Amino acid sequence: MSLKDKLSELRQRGLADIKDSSDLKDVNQVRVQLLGKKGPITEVLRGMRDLDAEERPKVGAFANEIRDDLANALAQRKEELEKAVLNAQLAKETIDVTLPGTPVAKGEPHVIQQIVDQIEDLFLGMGYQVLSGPEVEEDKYNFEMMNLPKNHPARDMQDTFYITKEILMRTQTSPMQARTLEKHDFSKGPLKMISPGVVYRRDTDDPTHSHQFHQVEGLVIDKHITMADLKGTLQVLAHELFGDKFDVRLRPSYFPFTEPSVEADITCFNCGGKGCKVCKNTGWIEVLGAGMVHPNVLKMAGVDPDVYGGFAFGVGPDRFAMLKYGVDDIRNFYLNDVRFLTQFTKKG
Ligand code: 2NM
Repeated sequence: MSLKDKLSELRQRGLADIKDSSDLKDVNQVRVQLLGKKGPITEVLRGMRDLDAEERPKVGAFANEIRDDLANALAQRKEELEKAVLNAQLAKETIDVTLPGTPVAKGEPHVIQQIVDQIEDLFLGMGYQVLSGPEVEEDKYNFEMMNLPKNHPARDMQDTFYITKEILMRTQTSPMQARTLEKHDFSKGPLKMISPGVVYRRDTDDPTHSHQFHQVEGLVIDKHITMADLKGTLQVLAHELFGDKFDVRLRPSYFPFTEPSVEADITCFNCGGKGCKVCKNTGWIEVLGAGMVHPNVLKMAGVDPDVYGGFAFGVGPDRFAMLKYGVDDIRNFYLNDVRFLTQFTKKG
């Protein structure tokens, strides 16, 4: 076979191999095979030494032509395959922007928090500060400064979660009031505050007891504050939470941190005051405790009880929520069952 025929056949076989190459690695292998140093073209060119001077340039030119043809075919095939790879990747990564989005569940405040928020808004509107404090408290603020001396039964291990002898889970939010009272500068004006938050009691959970519940305590200290100010404030609170038709009455009671102390009742929401099962035929429902701040509490916070005085109250948003929605088991609020909780949301 002449060199020329050999070259022609080489071109045909080469072009077929290039066409058959199925990926970029393949193309590269074919390129090395055809055009590499040990490839057939190099070999043919090497064999030209034996040709006569007349034949040599012709065969040389033909060999170059074939090498160029093969190189072009390789480049073209490479481009084709690169495009195919890119297209495959683009097809795989396509995002259909018309598809519906993944739904995101939007939360809403817990029913208890809704009531706390309502109370906060009301008192903020009347110029009170809303102050929260630590849930892990010192005995000093939780009991001592609240006029509950060392041997008081409420301080019993049975009723309080103690962390150490002096550190405990607060049993009310009044320690925050003691902390604020202690720091307040009365030359700048009266103290008006509420302290909302979670409190803890060492109770066994049952339908009406939870070892963790909410409290909002209020405190107003100034010169010339009277029990009438307390009653008026509680009336505003009852009207805000339950409605204008609700009346407030005060009954004598006892708390160590207030003197005199009262329990406040509101008109029974179920019967409107006529008497029913819910209010045990009294027409009234007990909703909060209050009183005029005990002189000892003021003294221990460094406030002169002969000059300053005021009222304090404590309400339980859990109990409010139970009354308002007719929930008969407080534990429902803390089980985080969305089927229960979504009943009280705008969506539910
Ligand atoms: C209540 C009932 C009555 C109360 C008293 C104080 C403070 F700090 F002035 F001593 N804070 N909260 C208080 C009074 C709380 O809860 C049923």
